[in-house]
Amino acid sequence: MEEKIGIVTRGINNIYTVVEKELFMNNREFPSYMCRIKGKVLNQKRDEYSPLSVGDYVLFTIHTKEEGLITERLERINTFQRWNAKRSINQTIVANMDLIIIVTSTDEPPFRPRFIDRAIVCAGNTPVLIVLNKCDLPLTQEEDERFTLFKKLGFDTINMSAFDAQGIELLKRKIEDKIVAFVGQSGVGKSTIVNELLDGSSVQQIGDISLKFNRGKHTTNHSIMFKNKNITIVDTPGVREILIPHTDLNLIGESFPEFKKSLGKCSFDMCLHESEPDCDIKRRVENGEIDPDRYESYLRMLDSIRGRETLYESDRR
Ligand SMILES: Nc1nc2c(ncn2[C@@H]2O[C@H](COP(=O)(O)OP(=O)(O)OP(=O)(O)O)[C@@H](O)[C@H]2O)c(=O)[nH]1
Ligand SMILES: [Mg+2]
Ligand SMILES: [Zn+2]
Repeated sequence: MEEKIGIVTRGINNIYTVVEKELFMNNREFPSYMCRIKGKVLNQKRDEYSPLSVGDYVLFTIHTKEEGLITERLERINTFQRWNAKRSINQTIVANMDLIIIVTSTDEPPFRPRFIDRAIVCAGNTPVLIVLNKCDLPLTQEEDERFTLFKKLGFDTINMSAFDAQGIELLKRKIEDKIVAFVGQSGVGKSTIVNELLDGSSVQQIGDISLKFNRGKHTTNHSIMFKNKNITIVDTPGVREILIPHTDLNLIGESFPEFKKSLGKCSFDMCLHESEPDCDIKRRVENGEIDPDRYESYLRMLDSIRGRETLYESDRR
């Protein structure tokens, strides 16, 4: 049977919605297939919460007008991963994105810069855009400075309101012809923005789910990919907390652009910039070059990884 390349647009209870990549990418009519994973092939990826995520490229075979079978997961270009504390395992929220859009709000829920710091780490090497939504609500000067810092550090940022067409237009221009995912705390306005970007009703439905179920005040409960012409968006469920994935402690600093200048300047080769003597990062925090709150955020990430025991590690014993 002929294997085709597909994209996973949704996954619930081990049933994945898959569309043909060729049709999807070329803006043609794309039927969706409900697919299971063939045999145990993919189940061997045990170091992760689930073998497939939205955005994954797969090989699959088509069996009926609505059903298919996934035979292989193709290599991932990048992932947005978080630590699933309940299951003690890394969970890939989306894979192969051109851009991760980290959404925060000025208020309701309150502005939380350290959430952004962690989400940047979760995005790994995926490019990120940081959106401050609900700018119709006030922000304190201190909060405003902490947000502006991201821009100074070289991140792309937007201040906007989902209810203001100007911000939506700006955002639209940044995501055209890309596959992007919206991530962020619950209630910051991800689905509201996604609805605006997709122009509501003209959206081609994927699977049996229409945008209606993922919109407005209804809390999103699973990731799903939507497409309308040259806008392709994954809306993800909001989380109360985001924990960085389990990873080598030395890799975390790589998500802090302000650390780059110190490369090779600490006296320890594998310096984690905590209490090691003659540390260039600590020196730069003390002389005000590195923001103390970003540094504190970094230290907390190191601590959060320590003391974790992953399921797959304890399995091996
Ligand atoms: N004041 C204000 N409220 C907004 C704005 N954008 C969205 N909201 C409101 O914020 C609430 C939550 O919006 P959602 O879009 O459901 O938030 P979400 O991020 O998708 O939430 P989850 O699906 O739980 O992750 C809704 O009542 C929206 O109307 C904004 O720019 N300003
Ligand atoms: Mg939502
Ligand atoms: Zn150091």
